[in-house]
Amino acid sequence: MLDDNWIPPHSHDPNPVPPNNDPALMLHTGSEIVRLTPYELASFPQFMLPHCYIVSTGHGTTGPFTFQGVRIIDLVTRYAKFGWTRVDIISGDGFATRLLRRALETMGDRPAILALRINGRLLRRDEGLVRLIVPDEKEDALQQVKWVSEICVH
Ligand SMILES: Nc1nc2c(c(=O)[nH]1)N[C@H]1C(S)=C(S)[C@@H](COP(=O)(O)O)O[C@H]1N2
Ligand SMILES: [Mo]
Repeated sequence: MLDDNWIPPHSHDPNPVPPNNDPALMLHTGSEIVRLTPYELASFPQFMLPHCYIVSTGHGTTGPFTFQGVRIIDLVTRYAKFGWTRVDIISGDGFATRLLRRALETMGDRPAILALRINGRLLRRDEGLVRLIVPDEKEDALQQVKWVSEICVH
């Protein structure tokens, strides 16, 4: 079991290639497993996140972008009602990050989202669809998990 202070073991060399062709993700709550396609995620309430930058180790800093997608806190509370303390967001290529509940609940108008759109258009698969955006992160995109394939609520 990973602990609260788990830091993703990653070299900062971003993987440019999607690990597979399936953009759907599996949400594990402990009591159920839900498969969510980008199409289904787009039917949930959408949150707009302006003034975002991608600080990419590979391509330098780009932006500002407006990302749009589903708030992690909305997604988790929709399926996991009680007792959770953290959420692991995992890609098919093994890249992952952890978000603590107390952080998710204090992000205000700069929440972590699963982004489906960038500047109004759909994110392409090579851009990470579905891509985690954590606006306040300071780790050069280590929390910008591309190709989210699993969300595990603990
Ligand atoms: N799935 C996955 N997401 C990832 C990575 C990765 O290797 N795999 N690398 C991270 C790092 S360290 C960086 S710098 C950015 C690069 O994003 P870009 O490919 O859009 O430039 O992706 C982040 N997200
Ligand atoms: Mo990075």
